[in-house]
Amino acid sequence: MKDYQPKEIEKKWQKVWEEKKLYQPVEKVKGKKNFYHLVMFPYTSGNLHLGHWYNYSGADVYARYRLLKGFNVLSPIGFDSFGLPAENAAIKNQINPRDWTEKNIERMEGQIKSIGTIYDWSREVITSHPDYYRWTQWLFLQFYRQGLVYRAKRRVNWCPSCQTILANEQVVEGKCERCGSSVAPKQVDHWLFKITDYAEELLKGLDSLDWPERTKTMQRNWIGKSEGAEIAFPLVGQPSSLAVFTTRADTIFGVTYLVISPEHPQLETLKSAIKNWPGVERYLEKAAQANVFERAGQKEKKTGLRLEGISAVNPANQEEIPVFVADYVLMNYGTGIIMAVPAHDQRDFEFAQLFHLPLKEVVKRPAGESGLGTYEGEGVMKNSGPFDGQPSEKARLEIQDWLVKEGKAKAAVHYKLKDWSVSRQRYWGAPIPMIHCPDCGWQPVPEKDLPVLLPSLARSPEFQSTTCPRCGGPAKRETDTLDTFVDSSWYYLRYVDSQNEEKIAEAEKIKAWLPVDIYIGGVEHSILHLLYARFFTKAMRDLGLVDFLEPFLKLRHQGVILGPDGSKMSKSRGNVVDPDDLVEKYGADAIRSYLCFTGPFSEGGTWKLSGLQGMVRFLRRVWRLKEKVQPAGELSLGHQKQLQQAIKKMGEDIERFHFNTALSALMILLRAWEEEKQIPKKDYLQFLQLLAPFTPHLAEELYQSFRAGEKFQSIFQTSWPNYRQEMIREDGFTLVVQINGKVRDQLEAPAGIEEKAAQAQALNSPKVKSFLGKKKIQKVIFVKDKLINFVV
Ligand code: ANZ
Ligand code: ZN
Repeated sequence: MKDYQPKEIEKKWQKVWEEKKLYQPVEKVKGKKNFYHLVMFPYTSGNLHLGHWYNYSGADVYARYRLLKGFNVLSPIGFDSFGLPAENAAIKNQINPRDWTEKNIERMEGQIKSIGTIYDWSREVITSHPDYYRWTQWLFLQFYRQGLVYRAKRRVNWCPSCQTILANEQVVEGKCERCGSSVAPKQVDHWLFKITDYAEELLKGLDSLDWPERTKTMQRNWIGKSEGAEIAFPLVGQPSSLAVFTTRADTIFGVTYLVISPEHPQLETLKSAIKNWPGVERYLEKAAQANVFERAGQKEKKTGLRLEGISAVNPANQEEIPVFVADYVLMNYGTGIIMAVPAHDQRDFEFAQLFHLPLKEVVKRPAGESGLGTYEGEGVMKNSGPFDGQPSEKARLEIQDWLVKEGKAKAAVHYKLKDWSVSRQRYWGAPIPMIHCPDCGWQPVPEKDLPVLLPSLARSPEFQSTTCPRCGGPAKRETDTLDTFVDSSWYYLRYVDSQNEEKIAEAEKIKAWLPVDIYIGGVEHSILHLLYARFFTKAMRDLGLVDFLEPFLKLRHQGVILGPDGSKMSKSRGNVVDPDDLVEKYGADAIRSYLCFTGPFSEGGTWKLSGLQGMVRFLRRVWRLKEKVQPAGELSLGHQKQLQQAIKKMGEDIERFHFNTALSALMILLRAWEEEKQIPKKDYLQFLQLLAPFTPHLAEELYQSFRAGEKFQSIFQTSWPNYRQEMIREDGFTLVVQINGKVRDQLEAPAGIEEKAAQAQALNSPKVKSFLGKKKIQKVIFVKDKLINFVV
């Protein structure tokens, strides 16, 4: 028999699988349930790194397992190919972003194929191709008609170097996530999606999802629902009042001043009453320069200014209090005005220290708590008139109810979630299908004119000048492009019918496959991508396009594979492992299974070449075991039992993404079987089926070697073995009987059996008897519930 040659067999089977269209499922297969298995599609960076391999290997093990379990599995792939890096690389290398992207796609396709994954390439989507972004634009227009798109001038984060608006999450510690430049604020017109319309639904929907708890928590925090009250503080000598939003109505007797946000429109209306207006105006101008991150309270020192001539009345106790303007109060949250309680809020406390404002404690600290600083916790009320002595949680509701009854407050709910700005002042993205006419204003591009093709040059005049779809007069096209998160918010839908030129997707196909049964990808997408995709699904449902509520029923994140030195792989550390070289040398099967072996999928592990080599040795042993295969016969009872246990354990482990322990069950099995003189073919074939999800090529090669002359049937067209329940009873175990350390028999024994009884049972075995013959037993080594060894 030839040696194990991964290089030869891997290419061979990849070709056969493709030719036989093994992984191109149709919508309906009799007797099979559809299973939509999705990995997050890669960005066209140009190179598949080991992290991708880790992700796709584990995901593929799961997909192939489901296939063997009899599901009709759809596992598509594509590329997220619009975005800044292409543009930056294009500028750097003096080439068109399109050419750069296409070249990368070609290379990455080859790399992905080399893994031996079951992707259905006939459904491939590429977000920068017109046959895809046409539908991205189409969805924009549907959202526009539905009232989910609007245009507004907003203060945005502006990266002076990338010349683009950045979303808050693209600003890391005040700097551009991509280039590291300091982000400055700028007033810019842009298009927004009304994701806030769905805030409550996006929050509620999380409860029903089988997602990692941590990811759900991140989404909940991002949506940031706060329940509290809006309370009106009348102004002295003015007809108006200031409305604050608070989640701590219980602290109202501790309010010592109010703070209004610098952008608050009410400031302008109070201009004539504010005695120090010129100073205030200067402060407002300065505040407009600070970036959003600094404003969110991260700034070292708080700033602000008292509004001279203005004071407000606390509606709870009629006390007169001063009013400040300060930029730690944000305009786009709550009402943009707060009631400050320095005794019970850290930010207010810092501000009060700075301006020598009084503190008034209204919630008692628990005994033992230091009396210094602010106390933000709950406790018993004091200095709060009729509410003294109550627990603060209770007082919160009672004070709120009281003020509501008096007409001084109303219950209010606010969300941190903001509408989604989708305008990007970049070239390499889907053009926003809107036209501006000097007479008719903004007009949507008629659907029949889609796609609005991306010009070959950024902002070319020919692209810009067009005619108004309403009056036919000269008009200008929007030159902004869509945020690439828009592209990736709906690609899972397009996969089900990616070649359709008439529709975004046929309703029947949507019904057949969606929602996605399992979604696998990086934890870095826990917030934005997943939230946006969920929003799209809900909006598409309201458009009647889909009839489900959530796109991804189950979600799993992969862990990180660290470099050989145990730290994150990075070029600067020089610890990057290049998978391409390894495939050449060791084969994809070994890498796939080694990556799966490093740890539970969600935890990742450390890359070790010696580990990969160990995996190669294991696969060679599987290969060589074939020499022992006989057409008939039976394994020893113990080994039979072990096989049944392995089948059960592997199924369970794969289901919970513990591929590492699934593999070790197989390794234990192999070691045991190597002790047998003969392996029955039926058992060896089962072994191959169990191995197949991990090493599809090797398993296929060995499987086919038993099928010479028969009609082609892939091992992936067979079924995962069923284990025999009666053989894996929990109350028994396999007693290994050794003579001088060599396994001579394996016996079924009751759990907890004592040495004497075990010895008697072992000595009763015909095999053991024949090996022992007349030899005298010198010593007995007994390991409870495991083995008995006779030294002779
Ligand atoms: C009085 C108070 C007393 C507050 C106290 C807190 C503690 P969450 O839970 O995050 O929603 N706040 C309201 N609007 C704000 C704005 N535009 N900019 C900055 N801060 C704002 O936070 C709600 C609390 O954040 C509100 O409750 C308000 O301060 C502050 F012991 O009101 B609180
Ligand atoms: Zn017009």
